[in-house]
This record gives sequence, structure tokens and C-alpha cells, in this order.
Amino acid sequence: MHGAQIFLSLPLLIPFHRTIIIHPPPIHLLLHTHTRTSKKLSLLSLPRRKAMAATASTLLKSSFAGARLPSTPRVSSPSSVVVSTPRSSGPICASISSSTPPYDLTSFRFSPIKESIVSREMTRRYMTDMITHADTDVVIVGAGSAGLSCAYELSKDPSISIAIIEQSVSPGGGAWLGGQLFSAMVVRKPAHLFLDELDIAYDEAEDYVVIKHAALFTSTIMSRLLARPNVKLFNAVAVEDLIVKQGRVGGVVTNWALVSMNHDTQSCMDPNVMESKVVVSSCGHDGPFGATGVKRLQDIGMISAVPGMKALDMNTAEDEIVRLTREVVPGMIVTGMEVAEIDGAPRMGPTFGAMMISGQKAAHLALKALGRPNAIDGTTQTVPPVWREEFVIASKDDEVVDA
Ligand code: AHZ
Repeated sequence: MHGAQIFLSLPLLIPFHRTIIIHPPPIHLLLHTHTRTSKKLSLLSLPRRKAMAATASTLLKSSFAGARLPSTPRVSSPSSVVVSTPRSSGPICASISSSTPPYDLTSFRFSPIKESIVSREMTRRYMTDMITHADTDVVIVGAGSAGLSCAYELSKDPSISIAIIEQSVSPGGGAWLGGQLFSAMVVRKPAHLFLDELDIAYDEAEDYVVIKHAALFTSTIMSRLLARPNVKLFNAVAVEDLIVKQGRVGGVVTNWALVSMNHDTQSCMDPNVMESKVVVSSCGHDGPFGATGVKRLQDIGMISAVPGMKALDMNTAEDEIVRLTREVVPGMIVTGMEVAEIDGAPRMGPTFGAMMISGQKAAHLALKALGRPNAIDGTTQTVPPVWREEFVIASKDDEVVDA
């Protein structure tokens, strides 16, 4: 499958949704500003209320807020010795050794369940998510290291609804491994501040840090991100095209990724749509699905060229990616290695700091575009978060299933 084939302009037809009855969205999660200590907030379970409070407070605390982005290429002196100073993960070990499963493993039985209930649980939640995000604030295309970093930063603002579209069944892009399929992930400073915020352990050298396995970064950021109520990941879904009106990108055209991969073998299989105020394209560099966002912009004449990334130069590449992360056309921000494709910037190979900080910058550009407090304007420190009046989610934990 070639990247250029993913963005296909097809008439809209949604055959499956006629056969599915969706009840009115079952849950109305009512969120209020901290000034209105709400009796409605008490509708939420205690753990969820704690999570919401934590989310609100983290909006003002970001490794990105106030950080200075290097404007010129910076060459650091090489640091040859990695000082092993792993950040603590002690309590995890303690809880493993002291706990035993709370059920009898020798005569174990699950509570009974009706098969149709399982089916309805999955179907209703997914379809509710699709209804909720048919019109969403930000769509992020691509869940690699840049897209995930962007989504994590953006989701700190609880008033923003975010849909992440990832064509692969397994989100994470190239961030499950380091270079040449090795395990360790090298992150140049100051991107280690983002790792500190995520509480990811690393070994520290003078100018960089090393996470023992790239999967530790990817699984941690994903678990933090996906727990947030304002985020939905649609994996195994491909973005096939963009919605563009009056010169502004206004959303994406989607299809099941497995359908996208079979347009050559079947007759017309039409896509679906997702409108959004901002699209963040983080499709990575050229490859089977790479750089699909900017290639489509070129196809439709919104940008003149996609020269492709240049040869590897870690020092130039990482600063360039962050510097060039921007809204390339009205309504569409590009982040991560896709930036190198549009600008002919060099690649950096297996150093990931730029993916994290570019993702954070893209998030703040999106917040700025949405008129929300952001680190580009320097407004994150001064404006308190405002809870959205009403937020529909399909995954509320204390919901009664009425199937
Ligand atoms: O599946 C793609 C991957 O997970 C996904 N994607 C691309 N096109 C899509 C589409 N619809 C849905 N049309 C799509 N999903 O986007 C993700 C891109 O992740 P990535 O890890 O390839 O890119 P990144 O920019 O987040 O990270 C790049 C990491 C690299 S590459 C590199 C080098 O080659 O020098 N160096 C680094 C650090």
C-alpha cells in the first residue's frame, strides 16, 4: 500500500450504521469549573473525580510551559559515560512482592455473562464514541511518538475533545523500539523534562538520557493518555482524505484501515467523516502510510511541494523539526517526522526528543487556534482551566448497562 493511495476522494456512504440502533448517549458527564463546586460533579465516582481534579491541575504544570525552544542548531559536546541514575520505580516492586490475587486460584470461576451483553457493551460504546467525535475539537492523525506526545499535552485541557486516528491495530508507530530494532530509546535534553512529567525512568548522561526500552515510553504515555475522559483512540482506522472548505482543513475522511488497504481488490467502499476545528497530522516520514497528510495537501494544491526528508544529521534535525512544527495550512498543524517531509529537513535517526517537544508544540499551537490558554502565547500560567459544561463519553465506569 502506498501512502499516496490512502487519501482517496470517495463519495460518502455508511452502510453499517443503518442496522444499529443507538440509544441516546447514556452518560452525560457534567464537568464544571473549580469555582462552581458542583453537586453535579458528585454524580461521578470518587476515583473519577480525583482523576478530573488531577487533570485540571496538570494543565498549569507542563514540562513545555515556559520552556525555551532552541531557535538555532545547537551542537553539544559528546558525553561518553552514561551515569546510571534510574529514576525511582520502587513502589511498584514493593506492591508486587506483598500482594496475592484476591481470589482462590485452585477453584476459580468467573461470574456468568450473557454473550449478547458483551456484544452490546462494545458496540454501543464504540458507536457512541463515533457519534460524539463526528464533530470534535482536534483530530490527531497518527499515534506515533509525536502524535501521542501532542495528544497527551493537549488532553491536559479538559475542555478539548480529541480523537486520535491510527491506521495500525497497534498504536505507537516507530516508538516501540530504538534504532535498528534495538530496545533502548535515546532522548536528548531538555526533552527529559517530558519524561519526568510522565514519571518514566531513565539513565542519565550529560546531554541526553536513555530509557531502557522504547516500549516503556510508549506504553506509559499511552496509558496516561487513554485514561483521560476527553480522548478517544480510533485504531485500525485510516484517514483517507481531508475535509477542506474555503481553503481551510475542517476534518478528516476515514475508513477501517483494512478497507483502505483493499481499495485495489474491491469495488467502491465509501468512507466516513469526522469534522474538527483543528487537524494535527503526525503521519511520520515516507513509508507504507507515511506523510499521508502533507502528500494529500500537495495533491489538492494547498502546498506546492513535498521534497522529502534529507539525510541524517541528529543535531540539525531535532532542532529543525521543533522549529518547523506549525500550522502549514489553515486548520492543519504538522508535527513529528512528517515535518521533515514537507520542508526537506534532515532525519535524526533514533533520537526521540524532537518527537516529544514537536508534539507538545503542536498541542499548544492547537490550543492557540482554539482560543485556549497555551504556551505559545505564554497564557498557560495565568488562565485557570474552564471545565466544559457537558461532556459525553461512552466509557463511564459506573454506568448501569440497560441492554
Ligand atoms: O501508522 C502510522 C504511524 O503509527 C500512522 N499513520 C500514518 N498515516 C496514517 C493515516 N491514517 C491513520 N493516513 C496513519 N494513521 O502515523 C503514525 C506515525 O508514527 P511514526 O512513529 O512513524 O512517526 P513520528 O513522527 O511520530 O515518529 C517518527 C520517529 C522517527 S523516524 C526517524 C528517522 O527515520 O530518522 N527518527 C525518528 C525519531
